[in-house]
Amino acid sequence: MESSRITELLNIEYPIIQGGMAWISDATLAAAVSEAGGLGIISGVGNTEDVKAEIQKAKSLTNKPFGINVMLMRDNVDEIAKLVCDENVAVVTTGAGSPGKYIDNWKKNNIKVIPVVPSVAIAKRMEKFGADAVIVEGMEAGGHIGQLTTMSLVPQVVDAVDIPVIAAGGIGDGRGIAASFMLGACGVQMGTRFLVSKECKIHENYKNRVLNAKDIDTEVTGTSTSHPVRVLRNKLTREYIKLEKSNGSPEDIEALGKGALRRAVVDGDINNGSVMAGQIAGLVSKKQSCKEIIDELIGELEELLGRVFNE
Ligand code: TUI
Repeated sequence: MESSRITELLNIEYPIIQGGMAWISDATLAAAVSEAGGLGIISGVGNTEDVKAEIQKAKSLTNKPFGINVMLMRDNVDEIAKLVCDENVAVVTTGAGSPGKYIDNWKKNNIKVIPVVPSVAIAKRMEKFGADAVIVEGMEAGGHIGQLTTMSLVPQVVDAVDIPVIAAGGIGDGRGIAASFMLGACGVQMGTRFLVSKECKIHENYKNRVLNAKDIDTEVTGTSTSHPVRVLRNKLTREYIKLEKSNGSPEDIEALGKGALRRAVVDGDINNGSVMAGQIAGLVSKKQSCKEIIDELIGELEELLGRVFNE
């Protein structure tokens, strides 16, 4: 089946990639997903030494491939880009910008490069730059998002590029994976579902907020400063929206977001912190290990496809 394009490219069992979530996706989470047959991704957000330690820890936890997400808006991105070469990481995903200037070097180091893209034009540009695949992320996703939905964007990118397309944004169960395949994707990336996994280290308050979320509970903040971020609604989002509606200065609006993700992830302050999650949070209702999640997803997918998943 088509999904073999991605499982073969990445040397993994199942076409499921775990999102490289800033301050959240660490070695423990990534190794658990890779051990379960998916592709675990470590977030490359943080100081370079800490990211290096996480990569080395993941290597000690699994012999299977894993990746690292390079967040392009960060100050130390040049260092992180070099680190992934030095550490011989198998796969790099990128987010929140164009990785153009790094791709040649990553390819020279035999790293598989998979940028996250929010539009057809950027997907085509990444293909021209030599990307091995693209992750097409719809605005249902949590965190920093583009403008289009997964349903609209995935088939348009599939028609526009020859490299494999991985769908992301709004996918939470086997139905979402099957639907992504119908749109022409050959794999999926999921973040929100893994937030509540046993191996995910986020504060219990954050997990419970995701588990209790309803369909309408997410909000997009930062639209007025061109940094739209999807989060679960709380005191912080109400302040954001008030400031954005009253034409607050971009500096004041951006200041609200400073350190807010860490406040939610580490301190468990789900009122004043940024509780990033996708629209599918309303569907995510139980804590499971990464292996239980992946086995359940593949079981549902096999049922829907009417046959055993076999790449
Ligand atoms: O990157 C993400 N999601 C993220 S990054 C993040 S970290 C953060 N921390 C604090 C505040 C805000 C963010 C949280 N969530 N997803 C991938 C993604 N990439 N979504 C959209 C894009 C994107 C946007 C523009 C990719 C490329 C792009 O290209 C622009 C260009 O000019 O090429």
